[in-house]
Amino acid sequence: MTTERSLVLVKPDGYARGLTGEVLRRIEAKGYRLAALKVVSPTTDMLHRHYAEHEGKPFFEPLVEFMSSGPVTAVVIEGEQCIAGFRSLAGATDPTKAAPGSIRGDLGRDWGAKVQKNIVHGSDSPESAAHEIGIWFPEL
Ligand code: IDP
Ligand code: MG
Repeated sequence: MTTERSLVLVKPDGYARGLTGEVLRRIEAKGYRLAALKVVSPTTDMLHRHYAEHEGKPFFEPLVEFMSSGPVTAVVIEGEQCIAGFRSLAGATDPTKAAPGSIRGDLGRDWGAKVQKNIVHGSDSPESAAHEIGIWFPEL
């Protein structure tokens, strides 16, 4: 059995606020390995592929615009059950509701925008992880 991998993004809000190191610290402290890491300015095409499941939703265009607003740190993390484990570290999508102790609960808040700026992305299934790693790390 191969070790599970997940695609983590430190979104433009987290990058701009200087929280990349704090996110990476929490991933490493949890025990997951950093298998690949880079700072990327994503294209609209990459973001449309990454967020294809949300096309047509009211927050889709604001989401693509937000994710294009600055650099993103893309990371492949590795470790048994790291997909569910990182989702737990990240906390709920809405940072107002995310539990204290989670990345979004500790570091995020509502800024009154059309899209929730919630610091991180994490893959939600092995299929999504494979798809997303292909978008952000085509060289892997
Ligand atoms: P996730 O990032 O927790 O997996 P998804 O449902 O996949 O959440 O949504 C992708 C991203 O779109 C979220 O992280 C958040 O930035 C934004 N988003 C999701 N739902 C809403 C919403 O109802 N209002 C505003 N923004 C949202
Ligand atoms: Mg998602």
